[in-house]
Amino acid sequence: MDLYIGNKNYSSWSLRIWILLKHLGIEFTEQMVSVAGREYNPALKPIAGNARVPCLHDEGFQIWESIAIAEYLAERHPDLWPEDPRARARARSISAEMHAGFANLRRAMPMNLKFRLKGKQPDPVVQREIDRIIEIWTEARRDFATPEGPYLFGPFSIADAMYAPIVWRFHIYNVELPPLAADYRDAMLNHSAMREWHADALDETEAHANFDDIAKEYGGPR
Ligand SMILES: N[C@@H](CCC(=O)N[C@@H](CS)C(=O)NCC(=O)O)C(=O)O
Repeated sequence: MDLYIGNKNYSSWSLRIWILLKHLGIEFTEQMVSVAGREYNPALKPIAGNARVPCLHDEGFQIWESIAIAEYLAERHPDLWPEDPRARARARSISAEMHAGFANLRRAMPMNLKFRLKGKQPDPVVQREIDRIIEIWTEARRDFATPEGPYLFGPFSIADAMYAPIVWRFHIYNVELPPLAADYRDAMLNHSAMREWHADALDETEAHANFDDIAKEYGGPR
């Protein structure tokens, strides 16, 4: 399989699928393209129907949109979703909520793994989305945690992959979290695939002002 991804420093959607493949230990070839937060990039059209990354090629067949790629992988690896039907339903609800939502937070706090910023009080709309994510993580850990792992539903699942870039955003922009959510963030930051992606991102040299200029707004480096 070939996975087309964007720059590791910036491409939050790419991270989701890359860590799922790493978690599964699947052999894949990584194909990196340059992304700059464009709404539409015609240069990507030959590699992805939606002209975006990530896009998985399985023997040349394209699967795009991160949640659809995750589902494609889950067909062969059902344990990417929790086993219990209610836990599985909840994992799907919150994954869909992530895929479709949190646009204000994603715009206000773009993923940029080279930053560790002082942070600031978010705007009310962004704060509302942060609060909702804290609620999602807290309820999942409270109601569905199992001894098999420190992740939202115990073992690592698609839901964790979907929220992985939010973990980075909270870390980068110094967002304060209550204890259960903070424990989950720390468990994710320690995941070997998250660390590997981060190390690769730090080695990248490509920079985009539209993502980098935001540092000033958040009080600069901490
Ligand atoms: N809904 C899509 C979003 C994918 C997306 O927005 N990808 C960005 C990179 S993170 C992209 O390809 N942008 C094109 C560009 O900036 O050139 C998904 O879930 O895969």
